[in-house]
Amino acid sequence: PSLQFPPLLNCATELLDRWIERGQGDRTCLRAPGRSDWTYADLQRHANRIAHVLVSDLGVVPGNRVLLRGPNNPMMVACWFAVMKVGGIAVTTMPLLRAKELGQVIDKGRVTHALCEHALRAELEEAARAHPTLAQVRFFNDPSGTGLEAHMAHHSGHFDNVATAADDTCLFAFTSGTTGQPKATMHFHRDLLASCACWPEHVLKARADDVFMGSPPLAFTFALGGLVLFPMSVGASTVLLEQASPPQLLDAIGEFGATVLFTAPTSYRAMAEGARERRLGAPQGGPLKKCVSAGEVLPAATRALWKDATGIELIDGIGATEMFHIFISADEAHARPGATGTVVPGYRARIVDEAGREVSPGTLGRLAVKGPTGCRYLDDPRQADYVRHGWNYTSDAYIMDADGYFHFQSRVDDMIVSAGYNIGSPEVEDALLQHPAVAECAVIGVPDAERGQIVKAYVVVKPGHEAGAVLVRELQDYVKRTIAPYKYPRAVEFLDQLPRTETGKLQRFRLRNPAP
Ligand code: 3UK
Repeated sequence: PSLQFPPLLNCATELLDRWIERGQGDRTCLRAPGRSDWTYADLQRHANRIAHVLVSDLGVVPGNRVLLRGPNNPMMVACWFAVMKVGGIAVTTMPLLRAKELGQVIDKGRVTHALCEHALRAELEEAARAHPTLAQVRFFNDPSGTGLEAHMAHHSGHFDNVATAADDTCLFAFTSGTTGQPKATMHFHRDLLASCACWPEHVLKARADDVFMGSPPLAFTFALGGLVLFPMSVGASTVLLEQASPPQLLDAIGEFGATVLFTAPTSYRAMAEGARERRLGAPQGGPLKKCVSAGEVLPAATRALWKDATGIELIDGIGATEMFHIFISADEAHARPGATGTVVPGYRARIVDEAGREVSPGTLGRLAVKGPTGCRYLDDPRQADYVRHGWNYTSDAYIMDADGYFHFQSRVDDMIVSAGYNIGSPEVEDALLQHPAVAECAVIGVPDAERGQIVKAYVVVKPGHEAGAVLVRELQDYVKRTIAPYKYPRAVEFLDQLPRTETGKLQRFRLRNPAP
């Protein structure tokens, strides 16, 4: 991919204003249930007016940090582009964060301004009272009409974007915090555009007539890329859903004719039967063509289930907030069950041992990647651990096979060592998920005097199946028959649901240390 960028570069100019310059402003850009569609020109006009409010009314100067908070809707996207246009730094936040966590974000990012959905104002106002660096806040989608929109009405729909440098920071994205304190990662204008030139161009291969849709919040870079940057880089449209549980997603796919879908593995599993009944897959005459899974390991059982239900081969990809987006993946034609894929053009990837030396194919080690995007933690000593000689050391244990396919084993810290054997949770989870009684499951290692650790499975049963000693035995026998017997779960516990983050990621630490 061409990753040469001019020294002055603003991602709002490239992704948004260019379409209007090229006479394509009438293309549909953003759609949302219960709201009228926005063309590219509509989005530009909104973003320009917000940019004027930021500069003229709120005194934002280039480099200021503007916190964004809201569900996935068109005004959120307009606010995001406005921050890019004024040369600010967007500080994205998950909608469910409480005042205390917002306070940490404000402190860490030295946030001075915020644009926030009216419905989420209470927690932000509480955080702003306790953290006075945040001095200027405007609320949008206020039904009384007195919020941000009232100020926008006084301003022109034209705005000359700040001529930012390609290497100016435009985004602070916080890691999902599956472990420890959340970290802020910094991304430049150039990084976002480089991302558009790699995975979407070579693996996703979407077109201008595609309709994008997905469930993750825009504060997760998986969604910022998948639902905003990537569709806009090809002139496609995207449907933003404030609520995107599996049943809501199923309805919306049919209603809007979504052709490209971004969601997590568990969501595909939960939607499979519904998608089958509604014949949503293109092979069955439905709209859906490309289905992307990321955020967590994709069990082979889930890939098989979705393919059987829709005729569609899932596109798996591993990405990270640190890297902005996906760097190992495989398109529909090259997918292999049980493997994430091969390295995305533009990136390099290798498996290294404890000392950082590359190991040979077939050997377990840590995944390291290098490419046009990479980790820059904001003011965090963990930077020196994550990036060494330009290589980004992920927390993931992988094996690369002789064909260059990467097989996820576990997070480095989650590897189970039982009686001297290395056991990756995903392999045991994949076996359990093939059993008809299992809706969802999670496997961890728990301390054991004799074996060091034993494999423990947490299982959510499907309706109509009884959780109990009989099922425990059955599941244990089933795993022993499916994979190497020493990997079977010696302990099984049934739960009504698994602890997950807002991005759908399993919180293994909460299984290890259940809240009292
Ligand atoms: C895990 C996967 C196996 C892996 C993300 C796509 O997930 C994203 O970013 P986060 O910073 O977490 C990164 C970690 O999540 N993971 C993600 N995808 C996969 N494990 N198979 C996968 N396909 O542990 C990784 O280190 O929240 C994903 C695009 C942008 C993203 N930020």
